[in-house]
Amino acid sequence: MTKKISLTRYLVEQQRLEGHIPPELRLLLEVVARACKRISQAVSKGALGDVMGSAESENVQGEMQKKLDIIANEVLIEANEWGGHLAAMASEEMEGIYVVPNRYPQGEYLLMFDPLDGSSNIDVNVSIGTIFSVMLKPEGTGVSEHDFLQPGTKQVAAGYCVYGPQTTLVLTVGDGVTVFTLDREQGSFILTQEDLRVPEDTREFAINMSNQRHWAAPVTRYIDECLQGRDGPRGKDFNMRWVGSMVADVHRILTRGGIFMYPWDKREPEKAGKLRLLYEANPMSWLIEQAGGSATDGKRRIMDITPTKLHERVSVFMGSKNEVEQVTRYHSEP
Ligand code: AFP
Repeated sequence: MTKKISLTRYLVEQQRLEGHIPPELRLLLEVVARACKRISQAVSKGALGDVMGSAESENVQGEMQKKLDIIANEVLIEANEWGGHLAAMASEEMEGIYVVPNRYPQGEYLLMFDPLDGSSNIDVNVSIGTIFSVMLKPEGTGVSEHDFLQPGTKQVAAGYCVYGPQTTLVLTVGDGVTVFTLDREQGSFILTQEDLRVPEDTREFAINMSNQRHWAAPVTRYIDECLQGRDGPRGKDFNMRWVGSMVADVHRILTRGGIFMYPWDKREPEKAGKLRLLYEANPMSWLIEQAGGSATDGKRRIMDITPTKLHERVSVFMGSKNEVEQVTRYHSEP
């Protein structure tokens, strides 16, 4: 029988590899994983728990919050505030940063998360997830919102947990992408895949086609060419998938390739896009890059963008390298 390697053991071994991950980061990641297990339990209760439906409140983005959005946010905060590894947290569901209260020791890390990505899929029993990103607090006393405004290249760990037919934790600490599957009987995450790779080429795209009339010309051109299939300029037929939960769409792409797009569009021209740089685009970009794919906003590498505000939005193209390069190239052509 092959030996099962738990997330705990994997992280301890990573810590032992010289200079790889410090003990504080290891402990922090274990706490995040523990919180994800609790969220997974809450998700799986469905109608049997008081977790479905709307909370009748709006988040900072002006979106209606689901009960699970609030539960997942609280679980992540409660699990992480006392450990001594963090200085502060920022969440898609909270207006400002959450500074670790004085009664607990303050650590040197900053944690950013989308506690429940794809929340409109909760009530219809479709995969949803938690996305997280970890950075170091810049040197200096105290902690402020400004400390979070670092480019994605400064991440020291990033990952997501997808709550679907299986609960799967996908993680990078800058040395490839590793996948852990929750063993529900044992209650622990078990390593199930190392060094995940995104194929460079793909015949599958993910975009919300109902927004087609609002897209910018380069996106329209790219999708038109895909839709022309083998008779068109691309010379091959494309398939389309759109789950509506970024975690699930990106998980599919990390598993079998593809390109995920949520571009700027004319519906709200003043916004750079729908997705958030700190909680969604940065962690997913790092995972995709670590797996050999690429991620841009149509013009720049996403991870090179220095945010100017906490809830900054961004246009997103990520996945199989050659497709992302193609649509990015269209953005620079007249
Ligand atoms: P919700 O969390 O509000 O369901 O939004 C999910 C999301 O941020 C991302 O996970 C999806 O890829 C994208 O929005 C779906 O957006 P559309 O509903 O506009 O297709």
